[in-house]
Amino acid sequence: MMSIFASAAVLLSALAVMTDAHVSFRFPCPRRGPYWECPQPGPNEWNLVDYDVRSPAGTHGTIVSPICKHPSSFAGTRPTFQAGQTVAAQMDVGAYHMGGSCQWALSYDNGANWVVFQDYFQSCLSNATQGTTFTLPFKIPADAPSGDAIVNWIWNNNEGNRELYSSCSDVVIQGTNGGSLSGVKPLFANYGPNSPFIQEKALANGNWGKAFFDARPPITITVPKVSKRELMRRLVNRITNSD
Ligand SMILES: *[C@@H]1O[C@H](CO)[C@@H](O)[C@H](O)[C@H]1NC(C)=O
Ligand SMILES: [Cu+2]
Repeated sequence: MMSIFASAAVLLSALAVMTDAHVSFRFPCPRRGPYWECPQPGPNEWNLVDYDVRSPAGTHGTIVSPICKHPSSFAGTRPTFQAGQTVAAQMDVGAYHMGGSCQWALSYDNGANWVVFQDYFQSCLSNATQGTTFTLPFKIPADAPSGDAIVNWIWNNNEGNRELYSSCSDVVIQGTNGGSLSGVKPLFANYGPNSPFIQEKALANGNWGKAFFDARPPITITVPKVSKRELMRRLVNRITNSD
């Protein structure tokens, strides 16, 4: 039988895990995050606020939540980024696990298809400081089509539990009206028992997952051209803030 001290220790370590916040976007806003400057829940949506928005989407053992963690944002204005723009994204850093490998992907169909547009292998976030925001820029591809899109920041950590993070932000891209974007599909390693496994850096003997990243299959997505009338409607919606 467990002593009362042992059970208290188990309880305390469970609490430590629960409150061990990790990393998410803060700017641009992550879906359903608890940040005051971000889109706020509607009157019946307070139960949907994710106070654990920085926690991983899964570990190698278990898928905890879908990629992006949430199917949508609260209603509100999306930030607009230009194709080719470098965005000084701000990450909200709890435990940063000595950094790791990051991928940034775009989707124009609410997450059905993703195109990776930036990688930062091995030392992404490795200079972060716990309890601060950390600037981790991403550059929207110069040939990105216009439209409502999701930026997905995907991270495999160097140290600790074998985790996958996926922080998603709903944005508007102003680029080419109608076009395609090519790249590779993201690697979702350490995301459930059937996913590729990336070992902790200290134990990996230099094998940081390069072969998995190199094997990501190519993908081209196509975003249809939008009529002048529809562009006008969207502009009016944005101005009247009902989008
Ligand atoms: C981390 O900071 C050190 C010291 O400023 C610097 O030399 C190093 O290049 C930085 N590493 C990364 C990955 O930014
Ligand atoms: Cu963590």
